[in-house]
Amino acid sequence: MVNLTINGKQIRVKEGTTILDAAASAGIFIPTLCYLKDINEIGACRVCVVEVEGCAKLVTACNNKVWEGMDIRTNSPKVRESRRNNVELILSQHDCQCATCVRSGNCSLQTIANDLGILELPFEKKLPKSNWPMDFPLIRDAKKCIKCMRCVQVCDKIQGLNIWDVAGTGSRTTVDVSRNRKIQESDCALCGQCITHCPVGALRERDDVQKVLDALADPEKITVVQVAPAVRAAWGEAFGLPRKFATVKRLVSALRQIGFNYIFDTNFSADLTIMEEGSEFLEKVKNKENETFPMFTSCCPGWVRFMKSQYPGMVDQLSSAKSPQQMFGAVAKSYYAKLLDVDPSRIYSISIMPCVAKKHECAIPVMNDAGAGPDVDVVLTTREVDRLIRAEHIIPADLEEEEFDTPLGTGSGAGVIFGATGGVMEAALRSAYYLVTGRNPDPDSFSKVRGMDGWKEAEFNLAGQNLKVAVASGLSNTRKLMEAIRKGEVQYHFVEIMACPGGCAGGGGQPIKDGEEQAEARCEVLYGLDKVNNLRFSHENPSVQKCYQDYLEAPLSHLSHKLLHTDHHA
Ligand code: HC1
Ligand code: SF4
Repeated sequence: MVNLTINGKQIRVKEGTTILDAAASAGIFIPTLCYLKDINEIGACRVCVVEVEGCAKLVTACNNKVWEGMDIRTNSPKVRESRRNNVELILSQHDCQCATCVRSGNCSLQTIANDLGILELPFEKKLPKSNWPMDFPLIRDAKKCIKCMRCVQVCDKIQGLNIWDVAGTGSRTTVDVSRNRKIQESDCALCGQCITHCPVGALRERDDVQKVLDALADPEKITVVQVAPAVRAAWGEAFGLPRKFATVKRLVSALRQIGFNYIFDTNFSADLTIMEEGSEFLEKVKNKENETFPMFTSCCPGWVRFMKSQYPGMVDQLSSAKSPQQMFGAVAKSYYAKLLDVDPSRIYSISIMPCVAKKHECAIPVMNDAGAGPDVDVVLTTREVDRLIRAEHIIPADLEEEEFDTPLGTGSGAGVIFGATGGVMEAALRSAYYLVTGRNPDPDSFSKVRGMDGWKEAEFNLAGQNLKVAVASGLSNTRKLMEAIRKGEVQYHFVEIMACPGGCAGGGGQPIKDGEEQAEARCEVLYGLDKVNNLRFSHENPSVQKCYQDYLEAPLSHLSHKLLHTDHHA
């Protein structure tokens, strides 16, 4: 143990503790800006500087360890002046347009500048030019980048893709796409993790809210919106609502006030996905001599992009099932248009997703199988929908609970856990067991694949057939798993991959709470919703059953293939 003093307070902490953590353990707050625990501990912004007795220079608290007898001041005049100066320097290279910034009100730079009482800027501004392709789903504004390096580190360490790097020299130093590439030419998976880890508004999604407002205002259009599983566990965070209050039924109520015509649940099509993907998997197992294993899930477009760019030779091992988002869109513009007895071209299909890559997925040219334009016209992230709720001056705390519309608003507990890492696998195994044996298993029999570990494996016996499965989330974990498969070090029948750590719960389109990971708490919400759902098996979803009976006929039928499957080569 180490004994030290901070602001005159005696403290005892473990050897190796940083000054920042030691201070926090004594309830002393030291502000930070670039710091991200275990990811970015480089002291680049120098906002966390403190004074140490006997040291001529101030030291950064985030990456310096305590020593015996250390005497620290976190708020001396010297510290205050230096901290203020450092923030003023950062602001001198930052486009402070708070009134038009997506992060205003949730920006660590804005908070620290306000906290320090900086009311004027003593330095002249030198802002870099930005010529970013504004139609790309991910937007980087070089004028707002504070060079904190968080995006570089998250992309390198957590996602292993190295998309970002420092560019330029001297006062022109900035962060940009690495190796002088354009973002469109890079291998960016569009997971959006750089956005959720940016402390300011330098990274964001393309804002598509106006497209939705235009559709809502068009009397010819019938707006059909789907809400993804993981959105329900997070949408209320931006309003500071308790998780128990911020239910999906209150989100439904907000969407109805905004004016969407039909409000449906992606859980419905997650159940449909299980019917298609589960049947496809069982066919492969039956025909195992001629098949290559593992089969990979295909519902995460970040992962599909990663597979295409990093392992192009293995693309055919992806399940041919489209993602629930795209299945929903195709069903909305075919089956549901028929139910409404309207021309499919009048349906405007909107999806609310925790994800940035979904904006890319809906625009893949072949995703138009219903024959009425793109099956999904526009994707809003959870953050965009939160902004839309604010723009409409809806007070979320006053919302009453309301039901989804029918029939595409019915989803099972198996559908809702799609939003958590391991959930797709668990949902698929629940129904695969039924499809093979004709009996339902205990719905919790496959819960071994739950949890936040980046690479999980499990073995199950399905009617005498031994099945080895794996689940990974986060693309660095994914690469390790893929390499092990390639080298023959591991063998699996079925593998679920989600690009974002924790799955969609931790998606790149979710609300941001700077420096705090929310995925685990959101996954717990999703598992809780599964537990209390009357329906826990995708194959028991009555709306899915009726859709097959009245329209699609059966999983893997000709029409199911046309609307619900793809080869992932586009
Ligand atoms: Fe997901 Fe999915 S779970 S990909 O993570 O398969 O985005 O939530 O909607 O499509 O259902 C995301 C979440 C989502 C799809 C489903
Ligand atoms: Fe999108 Fe979910 Fe994949 Fe993240 S894990 S890229 S949120 S689909």
